[in-house]
Amino acid sequence: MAQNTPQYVPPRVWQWQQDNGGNWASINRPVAGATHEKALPVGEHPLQLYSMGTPNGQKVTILLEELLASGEQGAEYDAHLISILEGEQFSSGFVEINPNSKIPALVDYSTAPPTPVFESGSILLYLADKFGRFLPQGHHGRTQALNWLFWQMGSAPFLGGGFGHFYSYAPEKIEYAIDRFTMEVKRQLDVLDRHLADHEFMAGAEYSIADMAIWPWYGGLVRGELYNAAEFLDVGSYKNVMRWANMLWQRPPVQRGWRVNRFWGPEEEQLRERHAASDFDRP
Ligand SMILES: N[C@@H](CCC(=O)N[C@@H](CS)C(=O)NCC(=O)O)C(=O)O
Repeated sequence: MAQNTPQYVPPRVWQWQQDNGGNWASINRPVAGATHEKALPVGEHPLQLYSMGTPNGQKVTILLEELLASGEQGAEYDAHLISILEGEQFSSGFVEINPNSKIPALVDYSTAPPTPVFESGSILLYLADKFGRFLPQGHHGRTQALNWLFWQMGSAPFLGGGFGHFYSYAPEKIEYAIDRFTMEVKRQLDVLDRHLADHEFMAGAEYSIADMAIWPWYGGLVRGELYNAAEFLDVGSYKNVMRWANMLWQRPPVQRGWRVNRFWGPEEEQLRERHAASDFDRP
């Protein structure tokens, strides 16, 4: 029988208590829509990204840096910081491009009319298709990459919203919830570990947006960056995930993308906003 299980009897109709969201109480709401009028800033490049350096944001900045490194000048971008801690995802300008009020969101001004894109998986697919890169060309290979891209979109909420929330953020440690989500996250790590035992990258021999989607979450987890949970999850036992995570970290575009819109941690790892390649050189 799980310990520390609070005795709670749900009322007939749930009522919102503004302080019942734990660490994220100040931004959690049971309704959608804008809380304030504010237009989004627009920089000079064709691609305008509105994001924060969380794993969901890093996926997109890693792809953009990879596109630039492979010579795609049209992938130049401005990365504006949307601080979700300050509720900037609820501005009227942000809600207009992403009614779901979550980072990342992108606007492509090189199309007429400009194209808003939200959901990180949709952004990765949009950019891979636009530039014809980081997605295998053949239908078979493309489908393998998309299988894993969509696997990430369905799986990571159990890692972040489930495990991360109850292990790290919730106001009390609830054994039942931590057990349930630890079990699922370890199962997911095992799925990846078995696949990576005989595949160099997620989609096989080719590096693709599937790797870029999965790495910030599961690579970050085994590299000890998320939730201070590496020991708890015994991440060292997922040797193939570790090999793949370290291999991707060797790539300079991955290291650059990882930093964008990061405003915490050691100063040299931060880059609050990115408007030019030279921003990475600034102290
Ligand atoms: N499925 C979405 C998830 C995005 C997401 O959850 N973003 C978080 C930050 S990692 C966020 O913006 N949270 C703010 C909020 O929930 O108000 C995606 O992949 O783009």
